[in-house]
Amino acid sequence: MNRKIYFNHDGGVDDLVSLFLLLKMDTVELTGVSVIPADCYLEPAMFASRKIIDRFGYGGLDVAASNSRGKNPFPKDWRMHAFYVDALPVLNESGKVVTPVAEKPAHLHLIDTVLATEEKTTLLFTGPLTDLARALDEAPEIEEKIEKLVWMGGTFREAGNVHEPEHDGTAEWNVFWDPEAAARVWDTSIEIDLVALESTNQVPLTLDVRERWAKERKYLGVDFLGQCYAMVPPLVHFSTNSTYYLWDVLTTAFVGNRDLVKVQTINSIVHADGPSQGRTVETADGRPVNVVYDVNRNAFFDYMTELAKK
Ligand code: AGV
Ligand code: CA
Repeated sequence: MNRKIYFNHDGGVDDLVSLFLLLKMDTVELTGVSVIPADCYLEPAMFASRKIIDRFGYGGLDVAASNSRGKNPFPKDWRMHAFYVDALPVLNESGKVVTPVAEKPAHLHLIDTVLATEEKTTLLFTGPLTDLARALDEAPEIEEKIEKLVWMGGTFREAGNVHEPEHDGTAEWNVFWDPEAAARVWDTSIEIDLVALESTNQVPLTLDVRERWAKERKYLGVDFLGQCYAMVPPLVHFSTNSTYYLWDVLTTAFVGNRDLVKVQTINSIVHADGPSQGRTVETADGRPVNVVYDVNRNAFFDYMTELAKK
């Protein structure tokens, strides 16, 4: 029996590639998809998601739009990426969009989907946790129908990836966008598997990976990977704040194949406000999260590239 997955993402290149890969996995079944306008603009991210499902997925899915708002907005340059993916010819060849927009906003769509699914649902979040926090406030009874949460977010190192005025740089962006939402989710008994910032250090976008996808572009799905990762800066000489890692794709691959990574449990808290807002810190009396600390890089890239050929 396939595991049931509900996917909430925020329209970045790696969020949209994650949706594509989920649709290719034969061990999981997507029960719902929703989009939150954090690291994206909502309209192109909604269109791109619906078109990816049309082109590479299966029927029966709709896509819900979030009406959540964050505390700290993402940089505009990054939010633009969804426009580029949405415009790719491979997603526009048919000239129509079939997968519908869900009637309800994302957090209510999540509640309905989880309650309507007989088995427990695994939640995959590759953006901020706002829609989950709101769903839990609205319908606390969903908690017992959640198998676990797999999230890309947080860091347990000193240096995060938020470089903004009035902040001390210790946070990861998905927590920083809505620190209170993360704190709300920490305050539950939901099991959390975490791909933190440092979990992805072994999977930067590099030129050899791009060359591999270029060589195998005769496969439509591999060409799609290459087109998507042509839009964002690779790691060449040294890592900057704009260097792209396969953050969300590693998180998604982890859902499909746990053997790609090693995991350790860390007790932690979330800073909800102040100059360290969004920081996740290891503390003995914090709540447990299962953090990825080692990745088999070659096996990971093989796995995602092979999925794309299906
Ligand atoms: O912090 C990583 C998260 C992931 O969910 N996002 C991008 C991934 O989708 C924010 C982010 C950090 N650095 C970025 C980001 C960059 N250089 N470009 C775009 N987004
Ligand atoms: Ca993301």
